[in-house]
Amino acid sequence: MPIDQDRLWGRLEALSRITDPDRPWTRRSFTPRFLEGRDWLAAQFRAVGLAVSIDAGGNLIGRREGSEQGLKPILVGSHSDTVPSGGRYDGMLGLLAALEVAQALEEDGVRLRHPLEIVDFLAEEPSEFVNLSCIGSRAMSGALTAEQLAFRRADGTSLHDAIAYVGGRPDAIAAEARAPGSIAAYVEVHIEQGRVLEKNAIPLGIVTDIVGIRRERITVSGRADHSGATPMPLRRDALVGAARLIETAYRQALAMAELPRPLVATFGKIEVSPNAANAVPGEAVLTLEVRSGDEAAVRAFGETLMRSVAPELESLGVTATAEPISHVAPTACADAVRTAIADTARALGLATRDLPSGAGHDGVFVSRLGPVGMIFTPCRDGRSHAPEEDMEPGQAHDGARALGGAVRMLDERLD
Ligand code: HGY
Ligand code: MN
Ligand code: MN
Repeated sequence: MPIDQDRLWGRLEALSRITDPDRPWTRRSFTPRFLEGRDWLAAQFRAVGLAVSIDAGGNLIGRREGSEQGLKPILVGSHSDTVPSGGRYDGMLGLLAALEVAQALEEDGVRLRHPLEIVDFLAEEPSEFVNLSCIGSRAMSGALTAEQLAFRRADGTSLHDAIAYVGGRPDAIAAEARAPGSIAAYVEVHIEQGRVLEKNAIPLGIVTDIVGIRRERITVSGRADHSGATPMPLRRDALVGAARLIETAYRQALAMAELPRPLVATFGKIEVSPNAANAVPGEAVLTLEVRSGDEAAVRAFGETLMRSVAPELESLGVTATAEPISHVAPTACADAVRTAIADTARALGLATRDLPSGAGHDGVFVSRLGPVGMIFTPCRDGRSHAPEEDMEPGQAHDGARALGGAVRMLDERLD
């Protein structure tokens, strides 16, 4: 199967050029820029003979029927949205490697037994809707709740209406969610977003499991005051309270960094009000994100943190409340898919390494529909979610070749 490295790399460069010009590389979900990228992708899907549709949850799907009737589809793909000022490969590599495989199969005159679906999952990255991520794969797997559909972004738009804006049918999401066991397999190629493969000069990673992620919104309440006329002892400074939370969380997570299933905790987003240079902050709203392969540790971290900081917050005269935004359990990748990837790599003469994914992926929701697996490629210095995200054309080529081989093996082996 002739996986064309130059064609794959040319598409990666073309898609990455569809970005907010002032903050490369940015294509935020639910924006006109995102739709520009979607239009480009849909045209590419059509050009290689795929039937293009958008499902109820807003996922873009390119489908080719199989040679045998009644078989479940093999899904491949990833996501075309980015974080703000993100990279050119996170998500895009998986989508365009899948497209390259579909085109190579066509050029080789190979018709798979199973239907093949390339899926651009909507809003894999944390969105403007209360930082909710994996929106399209939640919808496809029946995990998107009515409460989440009612989430609103700053301009008041609901997630329900935003899904309609990108061509989904939000009122049909529940009815059209796919059933458990409805897919033959899902395989995604992704950059590692870590340093293991590059440091060990290994071309392919076979993901063992995808980390569990819990996000909580913590609201610290104090009292807004004049910054000049309010003596220090009288202040109830919400941002100082937030600082204690951030510092304590950092120390507590650092102590768990070397566990067999390491835990990481991040306060990556904070909103302060009134957010003025001459006003004592009255409120700080923080998003706590906790990740680990150990679900109990992920669940307990926030509670432990709030309990341990309570006395300091009381002495500051501030209060804090935490409410869960989302919780996703760690997800094991399926042996059948991992074996197909390993067998393919061996046939290609490419070394592999089993490793867990510290990044979240749509596969955690797609695993509700059938067996999932992921192929990692190295990326420069493990950097991602930053414009410095980088990789070599040959690495992208290795990922696409492994994807193509794994898809063909799964097509032969699965009913
Ligand atoms: O946040 C993540 O782990 C993924 O890159 N969206
Ligand atoms: Mn990402
Ligand atoms: Mn990603």
